[in-house]
Amino acid sequence: MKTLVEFVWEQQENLNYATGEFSRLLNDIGIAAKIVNRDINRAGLSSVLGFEGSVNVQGESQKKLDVIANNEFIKALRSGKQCAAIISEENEDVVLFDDETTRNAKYIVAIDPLDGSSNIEVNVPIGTIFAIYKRKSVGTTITREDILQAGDDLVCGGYVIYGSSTMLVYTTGNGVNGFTYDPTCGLFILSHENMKFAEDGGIYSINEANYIYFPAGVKKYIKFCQEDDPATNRPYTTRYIGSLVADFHRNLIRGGIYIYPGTLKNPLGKLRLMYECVPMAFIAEQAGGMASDGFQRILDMHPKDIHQRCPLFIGSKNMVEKAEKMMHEHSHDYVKIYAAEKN
Ligand code: AHM
Ligand code: MG
Repeated sequence: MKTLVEFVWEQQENLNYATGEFSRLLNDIGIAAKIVNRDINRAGLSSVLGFEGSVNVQGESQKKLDVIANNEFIKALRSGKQCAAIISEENEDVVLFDDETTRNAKYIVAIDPLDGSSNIEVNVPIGTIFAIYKRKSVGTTITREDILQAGDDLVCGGYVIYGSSTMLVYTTGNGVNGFTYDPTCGLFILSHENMKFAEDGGIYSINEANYIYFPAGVKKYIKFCQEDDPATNRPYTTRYIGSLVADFHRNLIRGGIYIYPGTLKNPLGKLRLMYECVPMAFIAEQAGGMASDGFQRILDMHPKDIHQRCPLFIGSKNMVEKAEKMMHEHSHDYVKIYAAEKN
């Protein structure tokens, strides 16, 4: 039986940068996740359901639990002292820690503290998504280059799923491992070693109610998924929870694709590049899958803004490749609008 803390230490030693700072940082995220897990589990009993009455930078109403989770992660990362700044879905500006020790910390964390929060009231799995970057400018004031790093510079991507059991899944570029939370002893325990996407999955996850607005390539791909072709196991099956973490996690275990495309109305889609698409893309690639905006690898993208949105096609390699091909062949209507918005 191996705990998350033991595993991270071991990995760090193998990677030859055994200063302990990264281990402590990941451990701090694990601690906050346990507290958030407790709050979510008791949500119906503790008057934390419902809206906070405030609106976040995306113009979305903040749920009380969005705010609670955000505060818990910020508190844990601040007191852990390994993180110099946080980019959070719930904060318009970068949260800078400016005491002596934390200012010199080596890491920056981008986080969606409570993903899928529209599902809180209905006991459907929700999650936390996090990305860890190493600072470029240790010892000085945080720079724009520290904050707006390309996906390929990520040192760790991970998520916590608060589901029928709670799990923390992460990668540092050396495969993907999952840890199940054992509430009886308060520990995350290694349960899913070296997680891999099936090359050909059988599940597609997309909010089809937006069909009318989808680029032609996405419409074609959906029709492809629905065709009768026993040789390729089609028609596939459709599953959509509406929590990226939960949809991704199921597809990682069963094989499938999750799509949140841009549309003619919203060319950049809904999801945020830095704390949703990039960390999930890193996990997907490390698990043998793929992540694309429909045309380009997510991890090749350079953010211009911390809250930038980005279309996402993610999951089993052959499925994402097929969807990308259809985007190239059929989405001439959308591609120009997308390119203009992206730049
Ligand atoms: P959130 O971070 O505000 O919760 O929004 C992201 C969520 C994803 O988890 C989920 O896949 C998607 O929004 C669902 O959106 P929709 O309801 O448009 O299908
Ligand atoms: Mg989210």
